[in-house]
This record gives sequence, C-alpha cells and structure tokens, in this order.
Amino acid sequence: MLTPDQIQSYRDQGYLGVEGVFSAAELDELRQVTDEFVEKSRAVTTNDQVFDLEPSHTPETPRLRRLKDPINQHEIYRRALQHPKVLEIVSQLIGPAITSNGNKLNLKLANVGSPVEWHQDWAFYPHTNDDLLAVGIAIDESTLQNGCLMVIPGSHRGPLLDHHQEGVFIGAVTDPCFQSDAAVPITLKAGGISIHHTRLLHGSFPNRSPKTRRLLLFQYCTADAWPLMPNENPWETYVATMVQGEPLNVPRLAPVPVRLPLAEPKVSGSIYEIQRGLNNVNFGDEPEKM
Ligand SMILES: O=C(O)CCC(=O)C(=O)O
Repeated sequence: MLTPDQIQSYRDQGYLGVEGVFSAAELDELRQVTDEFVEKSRAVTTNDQVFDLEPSHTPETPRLRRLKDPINQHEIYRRALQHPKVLEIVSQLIGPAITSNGNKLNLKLANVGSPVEWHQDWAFYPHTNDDLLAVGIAIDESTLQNGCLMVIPGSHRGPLLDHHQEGVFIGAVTDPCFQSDAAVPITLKAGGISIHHTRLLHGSFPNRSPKTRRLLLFQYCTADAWPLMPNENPWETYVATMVQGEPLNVPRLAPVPVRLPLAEPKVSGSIYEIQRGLNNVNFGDEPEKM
C-alpha cells in the first residue's frame, strides 16, 4: 500500500521505487524459472518470438538479453503480473480497472548486459489517455553499476520527444536539444519494484559489473485507455489483457501529446533491435563517464 506522500511523489516526479514487495520465496521461484529459460536459449541461434539474444550469445555461453512475453511462457511470471501487492499499488495510481498491454524480462548479464537508450514508452504505444505505467520487479539487486533504470524526474509532464530518425521510428529520443543532466537512478534491492509513468524519459547503462541485473517489466493501463495504434482484433485483445475489473467500451479522451510510431521501424523486434541503427548513442559508456 502506498502512502499519500508516495502517491504525490509519483504524480510530481513520474516514478517510484518501492522495496520489499516480493518475498524471498517468490524471488527464488522467479530466479529458478529464469535460469531454465537461459538454459533453453542455448538451443537458439537467432532472435525469435520468445528469445532476444546478446550479440555475443553462443550455445556454450548463453547470453539471453530478453525473454519476450514471459507471462505466456510460464505460470510463475503470470502470477507475478497478478501479484496482489503489485495490483494494490497500481490501483492506487491508475484506478481499479486495469489491462496489461505488454510484458518482458530484461536480463542484463554480468559484464555484457546491453544498454537501453533514452525513450518514453508512450512513443511506442500512445493511448486515448496516459494513465499507463510500467512496473519493474527487481529479481536481483539493481544498482548504478549493474545498469539500473535511469529516469528524468518530472519529464512525464513535459512534451513527447521525437523518437524518429530520417522519418522512421527508431525507439529512442533523437531530439538534438535533449539533455540527460537531471537523470537519477532507481536503485532497488531484490524484491523491490520500480514504477514509471508511460511518458517518463528513461533508459539504462550497460552492465559492466560482475553482478547480473534481471528486471521483469509489466505494463499496466487504466481500462478506459484505448490504443491509438489499432490491434487486429481490438475487443478480443482488450478483454484478453484485462488484469482486474470489468471491460468497458467507452474510452476516456485526454489532451495528451501524440506522435505515432510511424513510419514503421526498418527492423521489427525488441527495443534493442529497433534502437540498433540509432546515431546519437547516450548510454555507450559506464556511469562514471556520465
Ligand atoms: O531494462 C532496462 O533497463 C530498461 C527497460 C526499458 O525501458 C524497456 O525495455 O523499454
């Protein structure tokens, strides 16, 4: 349960870190099943619908960068999406009727974990209103050294920055005036969660430390937010992604800044793949050189 101060801080700053949400036993289960997927990735040589691999991945040294759609890969992840403590916190921030429009497990393996360039999730999936947020469950301790989430406080109340390069969506901020000087880390102990607003600027450094950082990310939306990019079967998709409460077919329209993620990226796949052709890289170096 969040305190009124935490809720106010989320409204003002656009993010929160909350410690002690997942128990040691729950973390053990998440680690065990995640280790099993890393083992399975040995048999995979190219990115597919489930596995996204570090460029240096080999069968002998498996380097899984992302497990895609984990809630549909294992019951333990689905249970985490519906964790009562997480849903209580999310309800306090975006209301009791909730859908989920995406989930992923980013593994920043010791010494090799890839960076994620500055972006706003909203650039990927604009909706009719912006009561959307992402929860990151720290499966490991998340520190500046092993590539914790970096955020720009208050940026969720600012503009939507351009995420296009040469007219094509590239999944990272390309605005030449963008400054990251005000960035702060969200550090967490294992079992804690980060929460960030869909319009908050965020990204993360590569992991140059000997400690792996695994972050299980769930995107939650208030149920009256409808995607502006059409799904193939809009109602079926919406109903299937309901996490809590009843479906409704009356979207709430808010005066939000929108730019569609079009023209479509040259490559399809995860954010790592989409950002690969980015010219203005920010997170290439370790944090000391920030
Ligand atoms: O794993 C991270 O550090 C960044 C996660 C993120 O922003 C994303 O995957 O969209």
